[in-house]
Amino acid sequence: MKRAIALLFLLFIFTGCKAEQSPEEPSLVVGFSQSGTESSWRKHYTDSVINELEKNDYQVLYRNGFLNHERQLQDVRTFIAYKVDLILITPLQEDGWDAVLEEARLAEIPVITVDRHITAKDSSLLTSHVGSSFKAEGNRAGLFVSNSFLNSDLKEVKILELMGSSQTSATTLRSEGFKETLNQPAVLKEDGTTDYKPKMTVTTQLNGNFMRNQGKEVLKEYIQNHDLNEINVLFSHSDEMTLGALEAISETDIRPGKDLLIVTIDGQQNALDKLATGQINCIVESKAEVGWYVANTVTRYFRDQKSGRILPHEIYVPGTVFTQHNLASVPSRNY
Ligand code: GYE
Repeated sequence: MKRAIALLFLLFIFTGCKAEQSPEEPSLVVGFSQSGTESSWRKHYTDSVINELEKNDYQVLYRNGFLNHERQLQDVRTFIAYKVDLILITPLQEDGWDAVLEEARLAEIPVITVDRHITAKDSSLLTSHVGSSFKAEGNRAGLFVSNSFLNSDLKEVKILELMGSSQTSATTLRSEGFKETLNQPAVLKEDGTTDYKPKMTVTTQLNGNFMRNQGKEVLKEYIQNHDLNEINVLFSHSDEMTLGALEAISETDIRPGKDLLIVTIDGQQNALDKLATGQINCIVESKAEVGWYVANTVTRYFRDQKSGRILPHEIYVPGTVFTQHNLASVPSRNY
């Protein structure tokens, strides 16, 4: 009874919650701890998860960590204190979660990470992960860049990598995946010849924390101290940072998309618009419309729990690649 009153109280104070509970069959309660709201991608991600869970009759307790790790730990502890049935976490950072995960285990509350990963000392502290393959996203970006310079006149292709926030799997895996395919040798053709492929070098890595203003600032600073004409490719880990970088580039005479190849990750509508006007050459999609995948996993968990089955360790959300060639078939989006 005490728990029911506490939950009802919480449903009023947490944002994004419905307070309708059927008296016969109370809804299961899912706590969702989000890392922050640094991009329109993430706002849409959050809405998509909450809406789909609610559509499937879960009660959602939502907390925004506002890009603060300590605050996010506190949010999860609040969920544990109120004995929710399951916890979803998009961690701001990969490390520093062991103690709170132990507390969740002691309280017998399963934890599923969504979008970014947690590195736990004991992997059994996590029930599953739902998200895009960041490594594959990096691979796709690297392949696009590599293929764009086949048989070019250049001896070396110089790349500026605009990285997302440090200590997250989204940044480390995208970077790793990019370098993997970038440096693959050109394939042997049927006639026994191979295309010429210049040397590909990431000459500069800047950190824009997945944010538009920081993407703009770091690039502006770079332009003040270096010659951007020497760079052939801008590979950015997110659309928001790319849009910021494009603002900085607009103050130079460099034509983005022509003098400088621009490759970005996410697929927000404002980036698709720039792809259409030729200022961006390639968008590797990372889906923000993930509610269905997350709600489906949560439902599988509760269903499988009864039959003793366990969820896979990783549940991948698919993504694709948008270029000028397939742009016409890309449906528009509201984020
Ligand atoms: O690409 C970026 C966001 O974690 C995959 O975070 C996510 C990234 C996404 O802010 O735009």
